[in-house]
Amino acid sequence: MTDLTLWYDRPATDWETQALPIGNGTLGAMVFGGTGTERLQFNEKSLWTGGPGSREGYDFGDWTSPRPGAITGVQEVLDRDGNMAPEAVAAALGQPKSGFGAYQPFGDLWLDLATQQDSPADYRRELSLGEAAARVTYTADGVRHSREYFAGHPANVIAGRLSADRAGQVSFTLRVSTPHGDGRVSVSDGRLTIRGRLADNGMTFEAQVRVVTEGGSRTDGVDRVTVTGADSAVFVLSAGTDYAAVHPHYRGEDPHAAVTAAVDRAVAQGYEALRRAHQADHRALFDRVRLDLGQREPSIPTDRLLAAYTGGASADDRALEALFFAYGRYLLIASSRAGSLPANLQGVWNDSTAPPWSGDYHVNINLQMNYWLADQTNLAETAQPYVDYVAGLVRPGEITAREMFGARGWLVHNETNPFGFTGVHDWATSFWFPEAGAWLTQQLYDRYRFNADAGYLRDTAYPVMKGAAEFWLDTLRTDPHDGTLVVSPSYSPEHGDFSAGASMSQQIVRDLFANVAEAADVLGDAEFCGRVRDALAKLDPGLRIGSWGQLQEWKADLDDPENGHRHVSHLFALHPGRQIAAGSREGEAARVSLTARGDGGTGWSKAWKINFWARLLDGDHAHRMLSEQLRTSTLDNLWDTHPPFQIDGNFGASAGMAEMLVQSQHDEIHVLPALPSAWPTGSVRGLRARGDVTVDVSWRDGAAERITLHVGRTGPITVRTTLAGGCRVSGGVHPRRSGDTLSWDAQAGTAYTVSGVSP
Ligand code: FUC
Repeated sequence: MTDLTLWYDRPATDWETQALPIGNGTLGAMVFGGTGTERLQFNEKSLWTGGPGSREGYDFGDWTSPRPGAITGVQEVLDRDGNMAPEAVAAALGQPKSGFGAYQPFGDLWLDLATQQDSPADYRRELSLGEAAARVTYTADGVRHSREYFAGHPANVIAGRLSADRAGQVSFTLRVSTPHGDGRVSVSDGRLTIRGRLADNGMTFEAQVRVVTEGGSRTDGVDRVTVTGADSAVFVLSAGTDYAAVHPHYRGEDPHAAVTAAVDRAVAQGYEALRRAHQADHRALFDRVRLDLGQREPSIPTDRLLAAYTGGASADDRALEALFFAYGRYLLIASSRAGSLPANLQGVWNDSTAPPWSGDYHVNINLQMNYWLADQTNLAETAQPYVDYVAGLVRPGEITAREMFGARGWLVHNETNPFGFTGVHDWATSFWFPEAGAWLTQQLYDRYRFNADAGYLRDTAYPVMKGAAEFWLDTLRTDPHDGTLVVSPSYSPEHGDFSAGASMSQQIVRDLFANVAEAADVLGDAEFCGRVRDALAKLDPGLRIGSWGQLQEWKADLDDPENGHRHVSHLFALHPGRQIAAGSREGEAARVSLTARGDGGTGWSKAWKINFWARLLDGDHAHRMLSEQLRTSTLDNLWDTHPPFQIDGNFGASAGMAEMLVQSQHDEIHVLPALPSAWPTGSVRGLRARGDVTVDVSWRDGAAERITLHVGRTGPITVRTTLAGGCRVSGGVHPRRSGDTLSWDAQAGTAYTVSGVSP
């Protein structure tokens, strides 16, 4: 086993590929570990240009003037001709983006170190995933220098401590900078303040840093604080904006009071107490899951571990995989905690005023992928920002539904921001994706399936799901050719022509309707349940098998076996949906399609393919995709790269590894469904299965040895395992056996152990 640390033997010089991320959901920082000048580039998740008050004007993406008959016009062409070029549809239904904005860097914290040395000895820079702390240590002029940084969620600060192994050796100047011209820096009594308003939208931002020393002296400059000859020194930083997640203005309180209070409380608490509170908070989440793939502590730095990785049989390869799995969980904890926005395309980390894709919320795969691992890998709390965010799209999405479609309910298209952008833009191959709202609710329902909390279903998830379903009840069109209900216009991300009833569109709506009907049953909303079931019966399921045995991407058999596009959207029903099961006819067709698409793609695309292959119960192919991702789409700091850096692939890969070990989408707990031959012996503790069950399993020579199920809810349970034939279940349980499954009535609060019969 390893202690799950990323480490390097030199400072980072590049933000994207080398610096190391810390974060508390709201605040993030990238640590460089310099020995002359140290840099912590930092972020606050709500600092965005665009939205209400933006210079360009903001329209939520809604049509700025009515277009009566525009959608019907496109539908009629599609009814008649079967297809339409994306450019033609964008000309009819799109409009240029205005005031969409972009996620902004907040600033940089610099430490100009007095012990400048060209070649310090015994340098080490590390990120401990278990402790959620970044550290830098080296020796210069015979003095061992140490620095430690963490981003604490309880205190909402980024804290750092500089120390040395000899008294009086800590000397540095701390300064801050911001890329925003209107940000002013002031200093008083060891407190630096950056405060300003974004030129684009007037959003107020403020960060404060306080510097506290032990021994030595501290001097305030005009825009910096200098520490000389201290034994150690601590800084704490907090930051905020006047953003509020409230439609339609998205503004709240001035951040000054909250930032001041956070910084002052943290200073009063003291570094050690802050650190203890942070570690306890982090470990309560991170330590729930432990994966052992037979790795051992690597003796080489993480960048060399990655470079040497082949996906073969070495313990170092296992170490990298186990580290990568844990890193996805670490990154989610660091970029998504209650009370803030969800993790965006870069989590919470961004150093550019014009980040790729605005650092936004793309919702035709990316935001969804960010949260696949949340429940599965026992981090349900981290999905709270996602739940809040999706619920916050309902009001602006209702306006878009009404104004654009004359429909009830709500929707969001292909990408969105923190200001309720639920309308369209005019990039032909991605502007139109009204299914995104329905897809976003899938995870809301899945959260219920995992945790079985009926109060959450009733009060939080169901109203949002119902609104999404109302939109589709009002807008599905009857296909004149066969009388089925179809989505029209429909577009399979992000290639080909527009048509009616592309497979992904149909599968998403079907998934939504099935989930809403189930939820309505649970909650006793019989009338609505009836309407949804009626529509389900007429809905084209989007599961056609085509001429070369493939699962068709479109209603017409147009698939090109040579097409290697990164989106494999028509496999939605396999994953994250649950309409296709491995071994079924559609499952086989999905395998044919996936094989044809190949093992290439961008970072997130490879990550999705890990999940697809796991759902097809092909552990070796899932593992091959994992190794493709590690070899070709992973940076030295183990960030996923599209390219450029995009965090979805990190999250998707960790989710995929969990799918290889435990699946539960089909109302049974399938243990080790897709164990690859590269992982012959190992164990995992703490993965979650739907039905409020936590699963531990150990395996040897490719077969389960012992399974423990911690059951949170009384009721029937079914487990699929190769152990089923000859095994014992603890607690005097005599399970019903059928093939590879065991079923019994489980009691809440009980741990059941399934183990092979001892000879
Ligand atoms: C989707 C993908 C792109 C990229 C973007 C952020 O549109 O098709 O590859 O990941 O999101």
